[in-house]
Amino acid sequence: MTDTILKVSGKVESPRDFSFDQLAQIEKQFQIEDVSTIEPSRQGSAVWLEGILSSVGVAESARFLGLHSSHDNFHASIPLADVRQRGFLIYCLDNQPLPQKKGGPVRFYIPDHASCNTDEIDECANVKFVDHIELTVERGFDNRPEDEDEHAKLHEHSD
Ligand SMILES: Nc1nc2c(c(=O)[nH]1)N[C@H]1C(S)=C(S)[C@@H](COP(=O)(O)O)O[C@H]1N2
Ligand SMILES: [Mo]
Repeated sequence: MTDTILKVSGKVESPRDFSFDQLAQIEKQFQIEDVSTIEPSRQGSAVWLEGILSSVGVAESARFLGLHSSHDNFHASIPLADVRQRGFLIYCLDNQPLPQKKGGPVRFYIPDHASCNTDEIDECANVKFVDHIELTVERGFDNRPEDEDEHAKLHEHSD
């Protein structure tokens, strides 16, 4: 489990790629062994966003967190300060990489998100299949659905 599953780039001091093993090696203080203790409807193990950010070092100019899924071309860009202390990345289930049907190998999650389309930090920002985290100065590319019609179209394509 040494293949890269998550790339971190942009306004960071040391851009870096993470494998499953490297995510698991992030210090224990940043690991969440059982996410259901925080969010009862979700299973698996996670690492706090802050654990990833502290290992790459956030540049002073960074303001937005870009969450990219090249798997299905889904992208969100959200204000970093609002999620820095509360976001986490679920990457493990039963000691194995998080399966794709659960949004794996890496799935971003904000426990106290707003309903879809009601706020910048909404449920839609819980990006599945995240393979790239990019810190930027300005808001980056974001193609979250903007209304119910767009949500409906999105769900037609997902399984
Ligand atoms: N990669 C990817 N992530 C995604 C989506 C998507 O289509 N692709 N849909 C988003 C939307 S609109 C919502 S509301 C949540 C739904 O998450 P759930 O299926 O785990 O409940 O995932 C978000 N993450
Ligand atoms: Mo959504």
